[in-house]
Amino acid sequence: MTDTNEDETVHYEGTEGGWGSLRGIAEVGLRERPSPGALDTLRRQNKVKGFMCVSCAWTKPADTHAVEFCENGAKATFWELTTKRCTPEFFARHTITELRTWKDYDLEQQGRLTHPMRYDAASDRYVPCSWDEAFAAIGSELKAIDPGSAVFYASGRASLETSYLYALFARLYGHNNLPDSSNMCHETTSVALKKLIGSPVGTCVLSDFHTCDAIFFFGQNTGSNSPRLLHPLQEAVKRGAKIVTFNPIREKGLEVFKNPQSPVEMLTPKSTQISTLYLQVKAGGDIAAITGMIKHVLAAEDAKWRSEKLHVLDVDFIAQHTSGFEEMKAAVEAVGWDEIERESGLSRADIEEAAQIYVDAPKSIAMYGMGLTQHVHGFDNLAALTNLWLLKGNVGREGTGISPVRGHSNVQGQRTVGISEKPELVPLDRLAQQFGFEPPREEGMNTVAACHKIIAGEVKAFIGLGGNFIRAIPEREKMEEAWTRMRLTVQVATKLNRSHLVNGQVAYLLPCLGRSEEDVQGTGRQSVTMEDSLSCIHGSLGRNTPASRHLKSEVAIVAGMAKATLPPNPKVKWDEWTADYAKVRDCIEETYPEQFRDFNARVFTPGGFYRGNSARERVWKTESGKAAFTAPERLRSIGFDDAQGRYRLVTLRSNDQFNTTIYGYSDRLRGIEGTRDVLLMNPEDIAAAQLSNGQVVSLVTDAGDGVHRQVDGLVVTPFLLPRGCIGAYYPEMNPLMPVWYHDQQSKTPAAKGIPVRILV
Ligand SMILES: Nc1nc2c(c(=O)[nH]1)N[C@H]1C(S)=C(S)[C@@H](COP(=O)(O)OP(=O)(O)OC[C@H]3O[C@@H](n4cnc5c(=O)[nH]c(N)nc54)[C@H](O)[C@@H]3O)O[C@H]1N2
Ligand SMILES: Nc1nc2c(c(=O)[nH]1)N[C@H]1C(S)=C(S)[C@@H](COP(=O)(O)OP(=O)(O)OC[C@H]3O[C@@H](n4cnc5c(=O)[nH]c(N)nc54)[C@H](O)[C@@H]3O)O[C@H]1N2
Ligand SMILES: [Mo]
Repeated sequence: MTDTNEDETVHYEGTEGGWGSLRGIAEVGLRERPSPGALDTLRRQNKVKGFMCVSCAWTKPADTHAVEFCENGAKATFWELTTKRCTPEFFARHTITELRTWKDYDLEQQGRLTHPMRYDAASDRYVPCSWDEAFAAIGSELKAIDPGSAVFYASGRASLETSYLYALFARLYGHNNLPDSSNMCHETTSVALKKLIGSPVGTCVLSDFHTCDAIFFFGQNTGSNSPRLLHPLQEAVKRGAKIVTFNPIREKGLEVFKNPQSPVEMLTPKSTQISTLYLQVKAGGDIAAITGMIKHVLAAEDAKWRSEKLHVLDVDFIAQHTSGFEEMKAAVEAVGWDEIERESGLSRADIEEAAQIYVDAPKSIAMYGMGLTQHVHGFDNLAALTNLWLLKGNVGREGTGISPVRGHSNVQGQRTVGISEKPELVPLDRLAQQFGFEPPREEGMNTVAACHKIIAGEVKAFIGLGGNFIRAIPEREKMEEAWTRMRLTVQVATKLNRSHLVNGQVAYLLPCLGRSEEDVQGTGRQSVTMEDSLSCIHGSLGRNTPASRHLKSEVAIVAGMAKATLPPNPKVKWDEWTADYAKVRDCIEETYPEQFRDFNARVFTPGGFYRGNSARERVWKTESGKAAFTAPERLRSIGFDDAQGRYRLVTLRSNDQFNTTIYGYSDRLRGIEGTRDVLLMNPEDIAAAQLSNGQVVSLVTDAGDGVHRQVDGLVVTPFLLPRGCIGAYYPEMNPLMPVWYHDQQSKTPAAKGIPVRILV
């Protein structure tokens, strides 16, 4: 990090947690005017027989705190339990063309959708329709097209029950086109960890956090995005564990934390310093930084062996459990420190300090988020990290592991129960036998492929099970244009968003129950399940009165569409399944007997039930049957060279948003208030580019493909980022992302290192 005058840059005085976080909750509470049951719901949040938070995917412990929610979980609950309603009268007053000029924030502020609606092109409005009419029309449209030209998208919130039925619907209908929000998120993890250690998910369980000696964070903003994880972190720090963070931005939550659950900390200036060492790596510089750490660990091994005839490396583990060690070692040793320093933006001394903490810690956990996955060479980021973790046998041993921090509350679970475009990841033969049909075997579309084919006019129908696809994806301008050429678009949602306003010729907006709401079906009140970041499955029981009596559950909506589309099949019982979700769980257990044994009996296990992970048992389901070291092929995870005036744009989330849902304009933890139209920039870069604080500029993509992509109206704001890296908010920046700019292996859009120039 270069010297900068800290006083010029915006920064936040307080700590993460503490009074600020309570104030944040209260503000959303005032704005949303949540229903009277909302506070009671918060009390039950993330507890056994309670409801599982719709915000992040961090695990829900068995021994819960009095209040087991965070600022953002509370905001998400209030957001769902708002008393505001977006009714047919609202749609009668506004044309779709007019609503397209509204800000995303104002759309969602209209509150919960109340009625199924059909798009009426003649009046350019949504008009109410009956559920039967909607299902019949969707069914007849889907029957009229080639199943291969339909896309069934899922955002990671819908329950295991809904997700399983949704994927089954797609396959019975005839395609594997099941992109998931995970395709923009941790798909890099699913591809890399599967290949390297034979398991597509993290290897840690909660007890590992109680016994580890060090935790290393790479590109994950805990304070904003998974605040409940701060509690085990704070406990780890208090018992002496070291925390090391690699992040271009000094994110508050990983610096200091004040526990809102601790009266002592709330009433005194006390807070816990979280990170022992905080290194502001360049965006895209992690492979270099980790390679430097590996060099240091290898050097420490040599020194220790020479002087004491003892090992730093876990040589037995390497011999017995891994492949490719020598090639990796030779490749790393060939890299010079000057190159490592240049590419990482960190000094050798800093990298060695981090590496020495790793050497000294008997047990280390690696945690990471979008800062590693959303890069053109995101796979290589994870390969480097895995190399480092295998060196000391830090996988498959109590107190150690690799732990990706997942996003949506059931995104990992959706993959577990079959929402995948990759047929080889789904037990198709078992499905074939269970339901008496021949499932499609060809690879389906992921998110990027869906975007390409929508642009090319090859997609005829799009169903969105939640989410806000058009806002979350890259290449917004072209995508919005192409969208209207589709024949059918259907969105299942709780609140109005932009994706509901860019319609196909036939379009339906289908309002569903939220997870906190009571779901009563033929056999009574239903519960649903989801899987957290640590592979634990939890039951969730909604009790609040639904926002409108016209809502249907997501299970009922999926079943309704499927029944109207598919020919009858005695083994496929949409009505029975809708009446009793336990029967869906029986089907899930039949398809995945190892992971979901006794599913119905275990739904409300305190702390969830663990689905198991082979890599944790040191059983490596990889090509070689071993955990794989990889020789690094490159040091930068961005996909372009440096050039005069070209910056690395990192797209950021504030703590006042959940993805495309903007709760408000206060990025409290970064000290940015009242606007999201900012361009965060190192003060020296501001000076070097002859810009001034507060100047309004535009960004243009500098990807060399001849396509003009531009976002205007950004206020230059000094901020402590490494030089050459600039920050601005997601989703506002998505028009700048080329659709082809993604991780090479997993196709995850590279939202953390977009090449841009500043236009004055
Ligand atoms: N409140 C709230 N909670 C959320 C969400 C939300 O929007 N709001 N979204 C949910 C979802 S779907 C997800 S996926 C998760 C996302 O949670 P995170 O994984 O934390 O994702 P981001 O906030 O996008 O970015 C993470 C961090 O990466 C850093 N970073 C950027 N580039 C690099 C790099 O090259 N190297 C390193 N080391 N760091 C880098 C950024 O500075 C940022 O602090 O959160 C979930 N939880
Ligand atoms: N530039 C850039 N782009 C990114 C990212 C980034 O960091 N930078 N992050 C990527 C990531 S990690 C992700 S996960 C995606 C997110 O992409 P999505 O998952 O598609 O988007 P969300 O904003 O989470 O979806 C919000 C909408 O979900 C609906 N919704 C909320 N609750 C429910 C429910 O219970 N049921 C149903 N049916 N609908 C509901 C509401 O209508 C709400 O408007 O964006 C990706 N895009
Ligand atoms: Mo995500």
